[in-house]
Amino acid sequence: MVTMLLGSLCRGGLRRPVEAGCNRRALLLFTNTTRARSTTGTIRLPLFAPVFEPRFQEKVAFTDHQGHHFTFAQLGRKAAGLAAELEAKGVKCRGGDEQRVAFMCERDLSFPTTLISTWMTGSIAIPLSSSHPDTMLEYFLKSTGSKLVCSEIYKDKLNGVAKSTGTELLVVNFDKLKDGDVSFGVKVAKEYNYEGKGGLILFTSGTTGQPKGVLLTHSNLLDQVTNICDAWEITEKDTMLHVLPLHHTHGLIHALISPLAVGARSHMLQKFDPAKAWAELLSTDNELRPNVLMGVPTVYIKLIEEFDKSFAKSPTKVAFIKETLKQKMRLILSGSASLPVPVLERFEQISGHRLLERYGMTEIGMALTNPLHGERKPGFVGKPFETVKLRVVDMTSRDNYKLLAESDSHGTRILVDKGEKVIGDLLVKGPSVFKEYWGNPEATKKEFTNDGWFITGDTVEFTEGAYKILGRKSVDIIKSGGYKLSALEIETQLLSFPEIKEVAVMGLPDPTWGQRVVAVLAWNGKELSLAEFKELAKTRVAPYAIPTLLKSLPELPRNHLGKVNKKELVKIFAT
Ligand code: MLC
Ligand code: AMP
Repeated sequence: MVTMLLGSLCRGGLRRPVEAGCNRRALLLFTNTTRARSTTGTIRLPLFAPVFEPRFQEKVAFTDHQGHHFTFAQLGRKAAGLAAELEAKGVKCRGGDEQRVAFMCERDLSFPTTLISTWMTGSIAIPLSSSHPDTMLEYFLKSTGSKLVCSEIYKDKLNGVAKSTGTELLVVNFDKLKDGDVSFGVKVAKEYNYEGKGGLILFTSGTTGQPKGVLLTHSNLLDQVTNICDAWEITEKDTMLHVLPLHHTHGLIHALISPLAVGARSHMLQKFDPAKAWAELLSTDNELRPNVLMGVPTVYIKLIEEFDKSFAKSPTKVAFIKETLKQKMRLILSGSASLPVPVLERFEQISGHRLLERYGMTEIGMALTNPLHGERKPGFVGKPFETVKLRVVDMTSRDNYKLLAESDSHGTRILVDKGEKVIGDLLVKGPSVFKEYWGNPEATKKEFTNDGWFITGDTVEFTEGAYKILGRKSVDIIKSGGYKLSALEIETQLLSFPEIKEVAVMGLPDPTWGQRVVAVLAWNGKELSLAEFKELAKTRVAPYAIPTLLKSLPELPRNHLGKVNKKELVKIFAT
């Protein structure tokens, strides 16, 4: 029965979704959600459909750092097993409002299993990071009213958080998780219309207030994934080397969900470790070796450091590495922060690959990319993805801006007569753009113009036929190691400690991290050492957001309005 069902779905629904004369019932599974595709075949909702697809059943979907692997069929069965457990716990929202399921899993098979099982129940998935302090986790749970799932290893960490927030916690022993009936998954995919329904909430920092939960619908995800796979020709033949965190767009949507959606494989390292990443890139196992890598600029800076330390002195190794990467790697991408041109050049010298830089944001998915084929201009982020519309404007307020240029994937129209170069604020529109900040209509409204364009907060330059990112408008948004951090949010957390009287948090330009988080402080009483300060801060601030350089002053210098001028204050670190 299941085989028949799979067969009919796949004959009608997966390969030829809109052809006349094929099985109409099967077509209902994936209605209205496909669009014409150039290179990779058809991606459909739900994005986990490849776990049912007969031609992928024996294909490896996922491998982890311990060498465990799952085929698409195994992933489907395990996810169906967990979905049944979730439903037994009352997570059953198909037909009603989507429930939220927050989860903390290791970087192994438990992660994709939980993500897919959440989607099988029709719920919204919220990936949590084990690096986050309890106060942050409590905020994420309370503000979304979610249920909580975790691997056994996180039971102790989450028990307290679950209790203090009154959240139901399901601890899963993934080794003992029973296979589910895959026809359950097929049935759900057939009966439940994923279009426009909530799929993911990812937390992101803004200039003010606490982190905001970006709600991406399954339609947003479909569009983002389709743009990514089309532009970079990601297909079932690829194997992704996965080194990025799973609670952000880059590691989750680009490096995991996109490969999954086209039947490609992800190979996930336990964490980014430059030596281990080199070992994977140079692996002699032709069957399992990766051919695509995605990273933030800091990843490439650390890979270069490791290369210089371990290989650069041997001309044979240098030549071998370049030859191997040229032959075996198909594509190496950089994003999430500005890629310094010297890093692009050095990496190209080492690997024979020019990094493909692209630009995006949690709220909008990917907006701009250098070409897969054709010239990748150093320092530029290229042109819009297929469904993305852009505006460059001179912005006074949400309802008052002057249009300077407009672009889509077909080209750019410059609307000012200042020659070929335009600098301004970047606005974005299109089906990839998120639905709303969870439970925060005010914040949602503030980030869009009155005529519906998302205000990115980035300043861009359009010149010589491509875009360049010039930086954030606000000094209070810091990008460190590709993480977006709110200076004000870090200050608020630090001010909750009685030891700290005043604090200003800033981003200091840094060759490894892009920006490094630094703080100028005035203390109540005794000054803490950097080590003592870090110990204190980690109870409320994520490790990657804790200031790593401090300056102490009796009080912070303020202007006549009582404001700290951070652009001036940061200069104190020059000494
Ligand atoms: C870690 N450290 C930092 C730091 N992060 N110091 C300064 N700034 C930072 N950002 C310190 C640690 O405290 C530790 O110090 C030491 O550096 C090593 O820490 P680590 O955690 O082992 O670092 P590492 O694993 O090497 O991390 C590097 C990294 C990581 C680049 C892999 O930062 C990372 O995963 N970044 C990716 C973030 C991301 O996914 N952003 C995408 C957002 S989505 P000590 O003293 O303890 O040794 C987005 C949209 C888009 O932006 O366009 O993609
Ligand atoms: P996030 O909010 O974490 O999704 O980060 C999105 C932000 O990262 C964007 O608004 C940009 O400021 C920055 N960003 C992403 N890609 C690039 C890039 N290639 N160059 C410069 N900045 C980038």
